[in-house]
Amino acid sequence: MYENMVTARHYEERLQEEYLEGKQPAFDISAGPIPGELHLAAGHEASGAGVCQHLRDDDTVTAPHRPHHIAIAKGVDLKRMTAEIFGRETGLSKGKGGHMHLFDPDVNFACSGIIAEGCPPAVGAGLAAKKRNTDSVAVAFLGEGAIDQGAFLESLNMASVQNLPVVFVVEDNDWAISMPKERITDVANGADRADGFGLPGARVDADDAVAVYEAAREAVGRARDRNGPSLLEVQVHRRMGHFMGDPQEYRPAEDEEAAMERDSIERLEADLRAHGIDDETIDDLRDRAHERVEEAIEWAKDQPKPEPEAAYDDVFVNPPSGVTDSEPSVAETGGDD
Ligand SMILES: Cc1ncc(C[n+]2csc(CCOP(=O)(O)OP(=O)(O)O)c2C)c(N)n1
Ligand SMILES: [Mg+2]
Repeated sequence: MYENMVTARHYEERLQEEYLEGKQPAFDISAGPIPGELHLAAGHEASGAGVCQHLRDDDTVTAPHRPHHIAIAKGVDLKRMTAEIFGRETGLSKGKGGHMHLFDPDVNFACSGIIAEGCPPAVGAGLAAKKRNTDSVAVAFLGEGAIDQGAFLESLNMASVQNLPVVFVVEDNDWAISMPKERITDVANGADRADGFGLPGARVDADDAVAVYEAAREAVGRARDRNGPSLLEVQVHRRMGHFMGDPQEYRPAEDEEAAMERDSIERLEADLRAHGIDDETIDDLRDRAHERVEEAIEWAKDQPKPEPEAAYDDVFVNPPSGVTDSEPSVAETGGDD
């Protein structure tokens, strides 16, 4: 877990440097080696690491727009993920998805920029596991800002009535862009919502990877043993703005300071030391994580950019007229197929 968390944190520190290249002095979102938005998950690491520690490659994970720590913990190919973020041809989706739309079928991972969008596909994966009579499970991660989306609530209900092996993990960082949690809901403890759907709920109140690990062991174990879905809410903290370039004028300074103080990585490191893990072992883990990140970033930056002609490949099943000459458009065929 520590290695995953340090990898995720360092990965994002390096992405941040690469992202800012060429974007200043005036913030030009389209400039530089990583164009577009970038949502960093620094402060969320305990959630991805603690939950995914219980998962296998055949288990499905769906993640939201802040996905890097979860993708890393799920074992997504770091080089191809990085190439995707840099918009390169060898990226997971040939550079067309970017950082919010990472998809790695080898480890059954997907994420989306549409909040709560991962819940129905996770229910689908759970239903598939049930029908195929396997013991794989599905986990849908979402932010606390997405908990009133119909997709989430309907998914909770469907998973519950069908008794599906799905775990819903709400990462509560107290903010949905500039909207504080208390303006979103009067239900302070998200685990209470589970009662309304007849499934178990738990909340981990601290940025504590070991506590997340223990709560997730129960939730994932329950799903794997075919005892049905559950809801887990994890308190995390957003150490950065909502996205890179967010001036956070809406955020009280004390809130940001508090987020910086509650560092789950430092906490886990202290736990490891208290359990007799020596400095050398911790340094080795950290060095290995940093090397892996450097390798992935260097590799990605060397990868070719897609040819402009490839812009419409893999985008439309049936391309509109004039986009490519390979297939007739829906309009031309009348949409029969
Ligand atoms: C369906 C939908 N509505 C609105 C948005 C715009 N949007 C992007 S992120 C976000 C807030 C997300 O907050 P939260 O779920 O708490 O995740 P966090 O960013 O805090 O990790 C919103 C409203 C969206 N992406 N999808
Ligand atoms: Mg949030």
